[in-house]
Amino acid sequence: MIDFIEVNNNSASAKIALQGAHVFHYARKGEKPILWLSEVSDFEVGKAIRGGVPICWPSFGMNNPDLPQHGFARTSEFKHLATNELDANTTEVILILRYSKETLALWPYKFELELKITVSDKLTMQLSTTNLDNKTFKITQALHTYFDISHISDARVKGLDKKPYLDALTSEELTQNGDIIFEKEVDRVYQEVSSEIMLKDKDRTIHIKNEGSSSVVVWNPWIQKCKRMSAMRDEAYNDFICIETANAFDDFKLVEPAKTHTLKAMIY
Ligand code: TA6
Repeated sequence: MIDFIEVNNNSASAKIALQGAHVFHYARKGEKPILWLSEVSDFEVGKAIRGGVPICWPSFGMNNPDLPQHGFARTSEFKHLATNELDANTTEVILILRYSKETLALWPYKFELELKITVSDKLTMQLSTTNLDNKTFKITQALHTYFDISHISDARVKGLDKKPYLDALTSEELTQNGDIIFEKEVDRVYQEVSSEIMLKDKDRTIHIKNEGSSSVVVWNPWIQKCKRMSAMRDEAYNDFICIETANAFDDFKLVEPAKTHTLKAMIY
């Protein structure tokens, strides 16, 4: 079992694991959770939790083939810097990961990575990368959010109409036409995204507003891939959609010495 922080205020509750600074539960008071969490995720040291918001950093997917898939942050132990009760409805939790002998062996740069999570009637996550080295480094990253849905056939993603995307399954460059509906495996990197995205479900609509990012990944494994995925029931593809706030592929970031880049997601 891994350590986690529990937040409970007048407007919402959340749970955040120190491993990976991983938000694995968020719900507004009296409402069902917004984040999906696999019932069969093991919460084991060294293994990413399946569900919630894994942090993919300093590399998204296999953008840097020298690193593990989605980087090392999601399995690294963060330090709990502070929990601040801003008011009865708003709690802020700050976690940091600093370079170490282990991270330098994997990725040869000195850095500080901070996740500031604000729990209120919105869930806000701000992931700040500071370069503590004397050379510029390149990152790709994502807040790989798993959203809970009533059923995949009832859910659609709005707000990406006419956006260009890379289909990660076929490597084709295509353009979105209308809403995204799910009738097969979807793994796409949308580009040039600057406005709000909506996840429309049977009885609620979740809004996602990103900053510091122009790429958004939309993913559902569908039937066959779901069976091959770790820590996921065979039928779990019916229950979630990932909409990921990213700096992926051409939307990579170069972070100069002493500079900070912040990727922000606001979910409500
Ligand atoms: O963001 C989509 C994706 O890269 C998929 O290709 C898929 O495999 C998923 O992330 C989950 O990756 P993981 O390493 O957590 O099994």
